[in-house]
Amino acid sequence: MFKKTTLFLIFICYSVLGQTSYRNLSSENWLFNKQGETKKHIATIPGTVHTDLFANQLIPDPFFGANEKQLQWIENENWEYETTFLLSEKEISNENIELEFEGLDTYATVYINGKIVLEADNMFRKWIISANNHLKKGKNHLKIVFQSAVQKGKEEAEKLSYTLPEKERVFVRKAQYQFGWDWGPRFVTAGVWKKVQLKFWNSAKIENIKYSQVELNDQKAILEFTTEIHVSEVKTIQLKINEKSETFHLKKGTNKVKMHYEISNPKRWWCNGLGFPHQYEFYFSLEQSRKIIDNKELKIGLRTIELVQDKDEFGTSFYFKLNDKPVFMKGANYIPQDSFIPKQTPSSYYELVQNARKANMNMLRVWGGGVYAHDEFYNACDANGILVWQDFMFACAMYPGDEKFVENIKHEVIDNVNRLQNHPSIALWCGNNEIDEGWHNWGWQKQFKYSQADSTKIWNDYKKVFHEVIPETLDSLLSNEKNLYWPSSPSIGWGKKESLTQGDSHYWGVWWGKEPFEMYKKKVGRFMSEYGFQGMPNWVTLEKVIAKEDLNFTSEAFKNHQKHPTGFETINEYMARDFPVPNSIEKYNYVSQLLQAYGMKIAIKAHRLAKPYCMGSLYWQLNDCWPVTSWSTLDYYGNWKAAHYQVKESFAPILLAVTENADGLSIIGSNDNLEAISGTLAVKLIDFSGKELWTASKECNLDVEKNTNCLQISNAELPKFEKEKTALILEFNSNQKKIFAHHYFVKPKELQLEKPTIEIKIVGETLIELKTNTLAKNVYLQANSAFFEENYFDLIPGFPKIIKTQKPTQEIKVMSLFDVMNE
Ligand code: BMA
Repeated sequence: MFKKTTLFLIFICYSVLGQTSYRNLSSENWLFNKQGETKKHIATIPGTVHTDLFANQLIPDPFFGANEKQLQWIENENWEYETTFLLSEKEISNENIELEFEGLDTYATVYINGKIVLEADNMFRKWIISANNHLKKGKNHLKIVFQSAVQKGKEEAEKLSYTLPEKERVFVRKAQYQFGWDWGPRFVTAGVWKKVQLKFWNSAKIENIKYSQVELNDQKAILEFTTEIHVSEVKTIQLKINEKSETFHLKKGTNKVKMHYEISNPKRWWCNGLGFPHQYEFYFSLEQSRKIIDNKELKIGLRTIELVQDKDEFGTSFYFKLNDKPVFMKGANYIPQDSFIPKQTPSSYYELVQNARKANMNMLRVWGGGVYAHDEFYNACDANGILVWQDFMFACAMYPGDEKFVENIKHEVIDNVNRLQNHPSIALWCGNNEIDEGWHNWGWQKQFKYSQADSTKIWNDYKKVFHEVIPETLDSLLSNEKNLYWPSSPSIGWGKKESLTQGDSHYWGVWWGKEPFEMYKKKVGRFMSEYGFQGMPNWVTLEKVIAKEDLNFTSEAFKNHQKHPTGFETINEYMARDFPVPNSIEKYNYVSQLLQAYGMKIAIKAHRLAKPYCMGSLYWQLNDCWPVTSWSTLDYYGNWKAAHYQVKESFAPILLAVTENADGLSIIGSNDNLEAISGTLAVKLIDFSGKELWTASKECNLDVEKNTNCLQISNAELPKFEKEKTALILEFNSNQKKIFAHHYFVKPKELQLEKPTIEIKIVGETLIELKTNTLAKNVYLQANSAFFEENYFDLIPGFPKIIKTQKPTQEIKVMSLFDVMNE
């Protein structure tokens, strides 16, 4: 007994005394007020002024109806946040006390006990203040005054002799989408948007851990960890990494110590579809005289990543190699999940990334008009095998280039690269979104009447930031792969033919250029990093934010939830080309989703059929920051739009596709696995009642590096058939896989559909079976917003479908395209 107690006491001393510890100040009682007003209200930290005002019932719901318009005054005010907290004798006696802000949005003057200790000016930076001299035992007062970022931006803009596009927004290092986007409302927030805490440390602390892969093969991995250790005086310490320990003699200040770590038979981190995203966990502890002073945990994935740009007969390739294997990237562009980011939770990041994985994606692009995402987003990407194309946060405008601004950017790069670079998911760092393209193609020079001297200055400022400061800072920080920097996405605008032969492409001829969906087949570049089409969010989503009487295209509330200037006009024009245009708004909502899905299907098919010329397809956009009609495939609440089901199918590891040409049909297989797959391809021509009109079959080996033309069917081989009443069914059977696909010969609006009788049977607690007597096109199932693993699918006679539901489901409403055609 005695022995046990002594051991326990020793353990306590060993592990607690003098060890770095934290105190989360987010959970203290915080108050806020508008500057100049004495009335204070309860605040939530992390948070934003808009969400605090709403929580105190001082403003209506910002997302509801057209409320956005009457809430614009908030951005012009200054806001004060404050709290008092008690510090104990023990806390105050620590050698070092630091006040850490993970994020302040944006112009923040921080006072401790009435004294200014920080003037922050960048939402993306982390701010650390040595606070010993400002804090005292007992009661302490912390106050943060946020100056209006809009006013601040305007003041800065005034100082220039020329006007930069997007005016005040480009002068403030703050999430750019908050100033309004073609899918997002204007809510320029202020507040403590990330965690705030006190850090207590004594004698030494671990700062930044980085690693590099000195050697990586199937037998072993040798890792070199570089750990920054900060000590307050000369000292000898032990650094332990898992079971390995080494002694270091350190000088006062920051020391970089290196330790090697070997792993035998290492497992690689693979992206979704190619293997398991294996991660290794490391526990670092800093010890002195057998006492733990500080510790940190780190998860890493062993993988190599490379961006290959080789000259070829067409131009220059643009593809990623993961662990030496070329990978076709399939995914989407990610925008912030909320106009008010602190509303999101760790699980909402996971859910979103899981929805990307479920849709067979392997890459997301964190778009430059948002924020460097939350740690949990990258953790979720690491765990789900989703690679990240990481933009720096600059978009669609020109930025200032004065010394102070550039220095601020440099610190922003340091903070974020240090925070993110150990994530195995990070594949590429990209300078900005559409700035190079904008400068060369969007007519700013004329619009803002730049003189030659202005133009030269603006472009030189651009080059300084995106061709020098960012890449040089990045390179000085990256410890693994170098050269993973791409200055601007895209490198060439979609109006130029070179955009299809080199670099990455944003192709907006469809949508912005009103070109037909078929154009997707022609406009295939080396890596499609943006293209897309709008679809409405689920009807229930609209019902949440628009009053019943306003659910029509003419109400202000409805119009406010479409941010593209000609959004509904464009949807309408495309719908009339390919689909029946319904009168009822609910049915219109359904068809608008089918239309978006239809467009994405054509685009992705074209991109995959062009492999290996094209090696990436990231559509615009994965998600929304509020409930809105937009290019997203997941709505604000995470509901899958029809397009999300479609991209899941289109991004499947094996794509079976039919192409039509003058001589007949080709059946092509695109195999994105690591190994070739052989099997039997069976092809059937059927009428809509399921009657077989013609069949063929062939053995086929689906290669990996390039697509396989499995079967060529000449027109002469096929019987005469009515295109409006016929479908082609494809089935590929191998030992490992069974894959189905089907093809129509005309546009959806031209199909001659009969009224289907759809039978639904509950065949398990969460399983339903569906059958039909005639083709039921785009069957849409609804049941109290229950999630169906498949939805908006075509139900073909003779091919019953078993579908999993998330929860037991009883009353299922069914609708199909026939119901729209025969309104
Ligand atoms: C892309 C994006 C965004 C925009 C989208 C749709 O180019 O970079 O700027 O929301 O187009 O218009």
